Amino acid sequence: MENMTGTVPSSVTPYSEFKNHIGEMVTIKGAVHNIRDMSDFAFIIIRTARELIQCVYSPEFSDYRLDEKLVEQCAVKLSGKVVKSETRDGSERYELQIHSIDVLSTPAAIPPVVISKKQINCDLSVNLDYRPVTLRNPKERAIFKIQEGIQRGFREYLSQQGFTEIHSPKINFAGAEGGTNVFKLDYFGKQVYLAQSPQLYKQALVPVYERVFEIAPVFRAEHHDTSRHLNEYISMDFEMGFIESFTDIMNMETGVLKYIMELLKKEYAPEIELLKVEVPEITSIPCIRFKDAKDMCVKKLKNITDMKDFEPEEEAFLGKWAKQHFNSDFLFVTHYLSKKRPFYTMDDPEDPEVTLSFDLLFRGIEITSGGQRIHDYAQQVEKMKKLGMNPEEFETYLMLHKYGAPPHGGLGLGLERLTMHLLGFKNVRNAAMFPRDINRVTP
Ligand code: AMO
Repeated sequence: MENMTGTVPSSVTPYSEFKNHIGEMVTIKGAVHNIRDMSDFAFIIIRTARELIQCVYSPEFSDYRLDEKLVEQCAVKLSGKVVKSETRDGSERYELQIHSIDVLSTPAAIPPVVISKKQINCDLSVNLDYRPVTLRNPKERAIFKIQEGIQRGFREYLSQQGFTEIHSPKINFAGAEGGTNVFKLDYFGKQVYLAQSPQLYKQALVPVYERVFEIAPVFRAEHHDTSRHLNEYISMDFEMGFIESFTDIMNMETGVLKYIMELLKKEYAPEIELLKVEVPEITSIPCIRFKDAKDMCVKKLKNITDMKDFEPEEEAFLGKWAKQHFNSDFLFVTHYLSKKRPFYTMDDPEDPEVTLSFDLLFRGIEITSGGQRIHDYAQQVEKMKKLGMNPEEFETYLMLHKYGAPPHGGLGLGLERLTMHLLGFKNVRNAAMFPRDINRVTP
């Protein structure tokens, strides 16, 4: 065998290069997305990784003879002459006059759902049942290209800010977020839990790296089928040490979001255009205290009974309020009640009934929780006891506090939630590639 050099040979010309090859022969590889037979000629649309390339077949200039063996989803290598054409809106486009087609593979069956239409026209549940196929539809795949951009922006921005990327274990000794939504697992006869978040580990790494982030799946045993909860979702987390105030975390998140939105506009324009996404302009993000937000909701909305947290209806109202008064799609709500926040959250020294914590609402739905953490050992042990927890079960977590930790805090941002609201979906499953919910573990 020859030696490997690290260069993958390619005979293919990317679509972005077509403008430099007008009138010349080029080769592309892709899937047959659609064939439109016009009797004496045919349009064959080839789907490459990011584009649909229109190719024109005519016996006049083709060595290839089109027959019924060429069907949608055939993988092909196609050579043709680059021709400049115009789209209906007058913008430039390039197509290929087909010279030859080499069929690399042929599907065994016709897809159960038509994927070559502008969009998938079936119920969401059918769309999800056939995900490996329906994701081939350009609009479906654009969702997850944009989702890639969001993660990329998160990673790039935080790396530039001196954060270290980590991977915490997903099989854990304790549930980090409490509550009933923890998956229990038999681990060689011992009960363990699937990670609800990387909370305990990202905090442990603050005295090590000072600033850390993680993008990874987390697990929540949600017992109800709702439009905004998944049983497995991607959590984008960061944790930073030596903060002066919990507002440092909110400022960092504002920076991250600004960067993500700019990156999407710059490098994901085809998908933004295809899905007609309204990318939010962020200059700054307004903040309101939980109590003030609650008072406003009580005044403006009827039948508010839960004074400790928000109902979805209240979040939606606050989202509209932020848009109206600050022209902002985002709103930070701060100082949630101590009773409603997890054991690691720091209470406000000026008012221990409330915490130095926040949620971020995006277009009226929570996409982030975060805040300052307790870093003092005695304080953390005391809070655990107050909440009826056994500090001994958290001995390894408490090493953080016992052996010294700087003031720190961080946040968790749900990737599917952010994608869902950016793209205007009503259901979070639209923004999950292979969603897991109470009724679904396949495909
Ligand atoms: P929290 O539990 O609020 O906080 O989760 C943070 C964010 O994760 C998303 N999210 C979900 N997305 C889809 N399906 C679910 N079942 C689901 N549950 C939560 C939301 C939410 O805002 N450790 C803290 C974060 C921190 O303080 O650093 C935590 O996990 O977008």
